[in-house]
Amino acid sequence: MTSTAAATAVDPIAERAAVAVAHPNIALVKYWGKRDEAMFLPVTGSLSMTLDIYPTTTTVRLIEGSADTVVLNGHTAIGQAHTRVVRFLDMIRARAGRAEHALVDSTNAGPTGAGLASSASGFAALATAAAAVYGLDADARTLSRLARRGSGSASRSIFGGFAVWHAGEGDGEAGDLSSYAEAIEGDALDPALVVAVVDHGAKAVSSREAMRRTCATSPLYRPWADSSAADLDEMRKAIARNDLPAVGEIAERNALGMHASMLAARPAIRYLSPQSIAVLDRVLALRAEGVAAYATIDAGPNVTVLCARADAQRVAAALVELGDFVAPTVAHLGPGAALVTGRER
Ligand code: 2P0
Repeated sequence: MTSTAAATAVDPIAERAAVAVAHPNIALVKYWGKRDEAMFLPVTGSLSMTLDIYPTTTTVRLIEGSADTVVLNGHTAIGQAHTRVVRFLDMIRARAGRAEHALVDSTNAGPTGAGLASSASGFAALATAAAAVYGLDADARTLSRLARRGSGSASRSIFGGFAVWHAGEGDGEAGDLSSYAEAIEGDALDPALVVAVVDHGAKAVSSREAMRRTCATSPLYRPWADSSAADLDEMRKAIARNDLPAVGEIAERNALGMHASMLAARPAIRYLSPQSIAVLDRVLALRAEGVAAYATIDAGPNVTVLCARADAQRVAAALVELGDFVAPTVAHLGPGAALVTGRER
């Protein structure tokens, strides 16, 4: 648009923008599998820790153009990455009864698409900024449900600290209303997560495709999902009683079980690399040395090690000794998604 005052007065929305920041989360009880693909309704509930590293900053600016423009990490997005954002904006616009297109500019401080939850921080930030700029009056629960429709795990990044994403009940609209994340108490646990990045590259099979294939073909999927429901109950109790070894044990078995279910998919999905296994071995050795350290792995080769805050540097140093293929970063509990600017620029 032109920058004249007259033009602004005629079309004030053209100057509106909102900026939001959100952080990734790492699930200690994983989300793996949808019961309703269209609504992003999970088969099981999950529980995560929002981190204080690798934020995503997203600006949504209303524009006069006839299409949305999406810029990710400084590059104009095309294809699937563009379509995912446009579909998300379409959902927000439909709810808000608005039609204006937007320029979305999003930057990840951490690696993108490498199994370090960039889609979680990305859609949590996008939901927060887009809801604001399109005038949706959304509380945190509603934002969580909206973020879920961009990427399931994003529902949890709306909240800081520990969050539980409820599977909810039913499909379609009923499921949509009942499937949201909420914060749970757990700050006293104050754990560290040592993020062992062994590969910055984007993964070969997207987590979306991998979870679809696992659900559809893996004979180990149902047993994992059943055990995960029990893990969630136990995990909540372990966090409530501030029991780090129990939290770690449950997280590690839940993640390894998820990877086992993927390995049994047809064809198999194997995200674990020799470097991932080397980190897993080192974590076992640390435990033998008396350090309460436990591994979790998302849809990628990078391993995240849960431990007490006081042990984080020792754990990180042990991983560095493995060789220069691993670059550990220490994270702690981080904040929920937040608006940086309001609706009006
Ligand atoms: C999680 N992951 O709970 C699990 C564990 C990866 C492994 O959520 O299809 O990007 O967009 O809902 O959220 C990654 O999957 O998948 C994920 P969609 P998402 O964090």
